[in-house]
Amino acid sequence: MTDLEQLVAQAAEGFSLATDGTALENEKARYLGKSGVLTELLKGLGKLEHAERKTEGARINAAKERIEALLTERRQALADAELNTRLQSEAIDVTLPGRGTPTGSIHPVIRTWQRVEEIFRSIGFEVADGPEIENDWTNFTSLNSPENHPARSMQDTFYIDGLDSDGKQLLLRTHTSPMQVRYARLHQPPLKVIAPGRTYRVDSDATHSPMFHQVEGLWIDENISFADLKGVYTSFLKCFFETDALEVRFRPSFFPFTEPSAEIDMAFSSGPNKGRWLEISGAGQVHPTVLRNMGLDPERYIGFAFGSGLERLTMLRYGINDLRLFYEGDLRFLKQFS
Ligand code: 2NM
Repeated sequence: MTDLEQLVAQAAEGFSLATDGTALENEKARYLGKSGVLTELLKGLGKLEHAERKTEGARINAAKERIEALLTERRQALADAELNTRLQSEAIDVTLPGRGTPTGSIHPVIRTWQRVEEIFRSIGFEVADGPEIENDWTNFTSLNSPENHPARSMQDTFYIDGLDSDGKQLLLRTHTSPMQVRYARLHQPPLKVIAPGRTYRVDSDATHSPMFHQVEGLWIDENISFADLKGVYTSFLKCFFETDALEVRFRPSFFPFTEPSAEIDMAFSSGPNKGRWLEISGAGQVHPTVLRNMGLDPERYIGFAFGSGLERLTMLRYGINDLRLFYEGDLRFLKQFS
């Protein structure tokens, strides 16, 4: 029966024409399935005589084995082809330049903010946080700012649509001192606190920005003096500028919220700025009216406060000469601090 040879040839052709797994399995069913050609042939053996059945059976089984081998071979070939296609489509050219992961960096003023917090925390100061939209009493009245003070005018302060509970217009805080008042009204002395944050004034030129950063410090206790303020502020400056080679002096000044008031100057005693006095901060003894507005008895408690600009501290630390660089978002400038 040469038709078995033909059958094998036919299966080989059918398998090779199947170009995917499904087509191949359908093709297989035609020969080896439940009612496939070979299965039917094997079923037919029963009708034959014993001797013929043996030789016929052997022939059919040999053909079946060859077809099974062809099937396995074709399955493998299809799987290999599929894998090759995938490998090619997913190939990565490792010689291409990488895209890289751009990393941001902390803004120099914020670095200063973080350093200032770290230094003052290390000597026992708390850090207070509060609203940037303030009411009239907390921003001005409580701090002893007179009603006719220029800071209260539309020309100097950003007022906001909306009234506070006293019926006065809300505003963007002009300094961080209102946070000191809020903090003092919620805590019992002794108080050691700094209030860093954004502040707002209608002012814009080479040395003024409508938004800038301040840090104010407040120390209230029963028996402290200007010497304590000077000691704390001097050791802060030495930590901040990482040198003991600096001098500090106080000059008389005026602020509504302190009496007496002082400007703090510093001078490096070595390096390129050696001997040049630089204004670095305002300071003073907290005014009795302010202490009362903090809920404290000025006969019992004495307070010392200072206020410094974080931009100014940053410019002196890194030798930056133009305030506007901080707000332009120029990466060539900002990348130098990463
Ligand atoms: C300054 C200068 C002097 C100051 C005063 C207070 C408070 F709330 F205690 F009264 N906080 N900060 C102060 C004193 C701020 O900035 C130039």
